[in-house]
Amino acid sequence: MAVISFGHTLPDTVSYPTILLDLPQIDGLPLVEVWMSDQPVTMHRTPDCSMAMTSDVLLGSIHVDERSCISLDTTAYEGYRDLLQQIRALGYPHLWRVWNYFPRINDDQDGLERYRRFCVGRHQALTESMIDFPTALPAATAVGTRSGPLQIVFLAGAHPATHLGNPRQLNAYEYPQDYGPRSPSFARATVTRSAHDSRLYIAGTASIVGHTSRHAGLPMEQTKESLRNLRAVLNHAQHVTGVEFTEAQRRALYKVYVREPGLLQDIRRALQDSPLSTHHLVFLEGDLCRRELLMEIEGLIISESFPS
Ligand code: 3EB
Repeated sequence: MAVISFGHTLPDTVSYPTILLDLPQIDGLPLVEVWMSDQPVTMHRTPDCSMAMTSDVLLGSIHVDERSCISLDTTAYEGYRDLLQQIRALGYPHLWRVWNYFPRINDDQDGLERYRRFCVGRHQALTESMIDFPTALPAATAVGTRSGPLQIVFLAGAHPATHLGNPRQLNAYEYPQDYGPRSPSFARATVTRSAHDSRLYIAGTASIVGHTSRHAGLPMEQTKESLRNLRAVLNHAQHVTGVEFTEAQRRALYKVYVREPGLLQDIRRALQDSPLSTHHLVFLEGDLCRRELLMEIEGLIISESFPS
């Protein structure tokens, strides 16, 4: 359905979406992310948007170039408005999972941090047209690239998914205004089900408890806190949906976003005794949405079990 690469160029003569993110892979063999389906896949393209669809799911990527004089809140608003309109028109109105990427995430733009501007525009587009805002908000990631346009990668479904919070964290959409004029519009996790499996998409998970960042300057401690958050979301998802996500034979993929390559050694050490070390794991260099955050983990856990 699509191929995502982290800094390596990809052929653009293929019919499926190819998504190039300037998030350099920090170590290991160079990997690409490949999305596949055993169902028939159809493609749809517009100048800004590239999508692959099966009967029940759409995987898409939209990019919006940043024009001078236009601040990121407007760019984000336009991107999301376009995205929501496309998925509705194509018959996949339910947002399941979103990945947001753009450069200079922590830079100031006309007196407001670019991440906060992004949150303002996203919030505006979603409140304008999402039925059941904020409970229908999907799990999301927002990470700073080294270069490129605003890129939004998204999964949307013909039927709804289940969106969840984390008992250890305040819902991001309820963050106080200390973190920006509009709260970040995302859920901590999303569960989707098909005839084949159940999937748990865990949003970018960092060292935040309640709404407060913990362990500034300490990569090992931040990693351990993020793992506690990951574990809590996983247990919560299992409890709410009745799907078994913790069993040993589960299939899991994790991405760890790291602010600087120099932090990798400590982060790896903190992950050593966690279940993550035995699963597919890729380390990517990217900036996180709060300056003090040094790392963030996202996950996809696939279970063959069904709700009990
Ligand atoms: C946090 O928990 C960390 O703005 O879409 C993580 C995942 C974070 C997604 C987003 C932000 C986003 O607030 C930051």
